[in-house]
Amino acid sequence: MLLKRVIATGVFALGLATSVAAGAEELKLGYSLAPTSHYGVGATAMGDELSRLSGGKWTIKQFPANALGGEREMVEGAQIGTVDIVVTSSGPVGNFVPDTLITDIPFLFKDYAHAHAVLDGPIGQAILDQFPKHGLIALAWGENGFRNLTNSKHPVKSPADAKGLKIRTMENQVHMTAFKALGVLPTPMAFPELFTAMQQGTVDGQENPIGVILSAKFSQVQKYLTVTQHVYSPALIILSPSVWNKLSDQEKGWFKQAALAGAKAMRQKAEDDAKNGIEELKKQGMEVVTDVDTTAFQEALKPAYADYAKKFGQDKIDAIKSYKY
Ligand code: EAX
Repeated sequence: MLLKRVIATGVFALGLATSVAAGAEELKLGYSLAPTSHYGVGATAMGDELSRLSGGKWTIKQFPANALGGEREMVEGAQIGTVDIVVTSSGPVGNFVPDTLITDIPFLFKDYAHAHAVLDGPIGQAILDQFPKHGLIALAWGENGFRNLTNSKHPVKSPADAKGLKIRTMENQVHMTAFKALGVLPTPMAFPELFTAMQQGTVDGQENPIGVILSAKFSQVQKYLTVTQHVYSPALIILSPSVWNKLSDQEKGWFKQAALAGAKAMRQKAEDDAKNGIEELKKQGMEVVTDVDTTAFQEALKPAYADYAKKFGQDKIDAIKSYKY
């Protein structure tokens, strides 16, 4: 009995020694969309670059389509070390790292170039630097894209049309404050529950970038799309400290460089989808409103802006809005 155990332990130790000698480690990377989405494209680019830089020491195995849970659950997984890497929207991240919430303010960023300049500059870096004290490592800002409203009831051009609709929001207090101000009934819900909630009529609509609407096949359950572009939705590439803390400085550099390659590919795909995806959604039967009364939406959001100024400081918001790029 004892002998058997010694032998078994010996074999186990040998197995372990062999794999350590080979040096290869497969990391688990989770995200909420299909492999063909901007997250999948970004994850692949990151994995390729990480393998290349590390000479095959690290490879990335992807778990798409919420296979490791919703975004909040995956971030929790990264904190405790059950998930190695997460590509997530900023949606639930503010519940872990409150400094990210300022980026979720509606109509804060004018366009993609503005968002990239702020997030890749000192303001964005200062936010990434907050992650370690909350038990997470943020390797890079990725991209989800400008969000647009869909619903199953009627075309929406102005806030008056949106009033009374039951809209799923992300589990994000900044977004919820905005939707309350617009007079919709915000229903925070994890993304994996959303398709069924729309199919069953638990909510009338949702809002997401074009790439997400395409990837998650929302045209099957939503008739009306309004290109509101009401908020820029950043993504983050998050690493578990359980991985990070074992790395040498050189290896940490590889992970960051690989994440930046992933972020670049993710942004490219998100922007291509935003440009080309509307036609595809029309083909799939969606009725699309593009002449949106943006000023009316911004007017209706005034109470929310007052709230954000109190919460974040108007100076900090203005520093982002007036950032030179
Ligand atoms: O990250 O929850 C959301 O609406 C997100 O935008 C989606 O999961 C993609």
